[in-house]
Amino acid sequence: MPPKKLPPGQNWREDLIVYDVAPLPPLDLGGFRLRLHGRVRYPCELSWEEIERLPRMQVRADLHCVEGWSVGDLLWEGVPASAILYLIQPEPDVSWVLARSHDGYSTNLPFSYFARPDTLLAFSLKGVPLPPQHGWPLRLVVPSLYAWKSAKYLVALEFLSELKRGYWEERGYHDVGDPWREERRRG
Ligand SMILES: Nc1nc2c(c(=O)[nH]1)N[C@H]1C(S)=C(S)[C@@H](COP(=O)(O)O)O[C@H]1N2
Ligand SMILES: [Mo]
Repeated sequence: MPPKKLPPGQNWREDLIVYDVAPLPPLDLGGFRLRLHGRVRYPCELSWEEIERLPRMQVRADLHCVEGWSVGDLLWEGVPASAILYLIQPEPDVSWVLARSHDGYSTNLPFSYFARPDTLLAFSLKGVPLPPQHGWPLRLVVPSLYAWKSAKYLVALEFLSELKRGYWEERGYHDVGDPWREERRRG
């Protein structure tokens, strides 16, 4: 195999480092709801049963943390972003997405990156259900952006025509965060 490509300023490591900005309040699948809202034709709240009936796909992707480490070839399984978009029908002026997590974390990303074919709402990592520390039960995975955009414990996606900033973006991190352009912090 040819050597894998690494974005500028990154180094490979074997395994993920767990990052959490806040403790996680208790959560159970019975009470779990994923809220899809904002500028969409069909806003909804999906139960875990409903999520399980959606189309699924596997993605093998590298993960790049803005702190400078990358992990290669992680196998995720989950609901493709395209299936979510089909369900909710975003308005034509949607240009940003704000993801919210059960721990109070949030992050914004451009709609164009959310809509990429390798973006998914993952419920499995390396062939097993997401381990608690990696975002159980559901995690946004956006391989085309730095890992802070891949919100763990995902509970809501808001589709917006204007930028609304998330946790790290409010603290100076880049609104896009493309590792190939080294968009770590806002200029
Ligand atoms: N809910 C939530 N998601 C999060 C974070 C967080 O603190 N809370 N940290 C982000 C950051 S900075 C990174 S590098 C990755 C790390 O993923 P891991 O904890 O599964 O290794 O999760 C991202 N998603
Ligand atoms: Mo990170």
